[in-house]
Amino acid sequence: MNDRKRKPEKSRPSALHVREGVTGGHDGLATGQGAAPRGGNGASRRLLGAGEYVDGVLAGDRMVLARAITLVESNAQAHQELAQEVLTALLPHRVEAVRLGITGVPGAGKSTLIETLGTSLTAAGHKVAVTAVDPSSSLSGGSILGDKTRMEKLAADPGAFIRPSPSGGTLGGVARKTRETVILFEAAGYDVILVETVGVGQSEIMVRSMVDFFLLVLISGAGDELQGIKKGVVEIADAILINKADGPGLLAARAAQAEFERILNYLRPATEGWRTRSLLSSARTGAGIAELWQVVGEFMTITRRSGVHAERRAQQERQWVRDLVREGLQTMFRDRPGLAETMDELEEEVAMGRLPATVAARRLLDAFAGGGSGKS
Ligand SMILES: Nc1nc2c(ncn2[C@@H]2O[C@H](COP(=O)(O)OP(=O)(O)OP(=O)(O)O)[C@@H](O)[C@H]2O)c(=O)[nH]1
Ligand SMILES: [Mg+2]
Repeated sequence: MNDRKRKPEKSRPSALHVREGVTGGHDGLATGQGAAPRGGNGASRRLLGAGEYVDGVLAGDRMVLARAITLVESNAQAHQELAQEVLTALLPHRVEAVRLGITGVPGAGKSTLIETLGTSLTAAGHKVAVTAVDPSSSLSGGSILGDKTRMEKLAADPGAFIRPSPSGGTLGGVARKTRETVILFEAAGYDVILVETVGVGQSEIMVRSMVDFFLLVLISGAGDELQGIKKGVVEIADAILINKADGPGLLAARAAQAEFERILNYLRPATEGWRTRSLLSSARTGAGIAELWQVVGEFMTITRRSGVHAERRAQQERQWVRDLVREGLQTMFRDRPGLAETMDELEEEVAMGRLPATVAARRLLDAFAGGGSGKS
């Protein structure tokens, strides 16, 4: 392992650090079902062999890393088979990374925080990889990391690698791609993985299920500090960071932090053996960022020692298998010729009150298990 090159390739062009609004087709891959690699751009655009992906990622070659991520993001059958081969080969070579999930209300300062925290970590010798889970990407094809301006320094930092949210179709698709991207990051030697998501909906549960430490970023507001966020999100966080504790916002931020300290006494901690903290920061000035990282370090030490960390990782892997099987079954069900139509018909019968739902479901499942379409 010692001969592994961990250093980022400083000599390489860094124009690919940030990709915005990725919808496929970049890096020579189209992402549609059954899509083939596009020609036309010469050797640099061809699909690499599995060995080339593996060697390039292990060498920390950021160009190959970007292309490997594009490969795992592809929905094409042939690409997915190649991706699985690459991932299997890389799995034993991952560095031990800290995976940090960051959620929070829109505009709370998550990206600014990642910029400030990320640059301080690379300055301390860490290799930092950033990605995002954008729940809206399946609709808009856009990305919350498309906005380079919030992470300008980090985007140009040779010790950091930023990859926007995959556009997955379904949230489950995004989850698979993000998890596989994390494997690639770790195989390329990135020891701090940051995953940003907007705190509105299902996506934070998904990010919680793939990280060690989960951070909720909030800003102080008038009155009820829980306004706008669900109690459930507070309960899956390992720390709550009240950001924008600067200038005229400082006093209100302090009051909010005190309020959260109080609230947290009544909530069950997200992680066994860890008391959920409430912290203050200014992502703009950098105040509180070193303290935040110290808390993450404490968390990792405690949970590694107690075995909670290893158990959570193992549990996450098991859950991942279950998720994939469920997703796969749904796809197989949907793709079985005729079955979707039968489902429509039976649903209609149920809606009209002519058939119990359980009977309809049983008929569909029997038809699926028997290899048919349910049509007699
Ligand atoms: N005063 C102050 N402003 C901040 C701070 N952090 C971020 N901002 C500002 O808040 C705005 C939103 O910051 P972002 O980092 O884009 O917030 P975000 O949470 O990533 O936003 P979304 O990705 O859109 O959900 C920007 O104008 C930032 O400059 C801070 O600590 N103090
Ligand atoms: Mg953001």
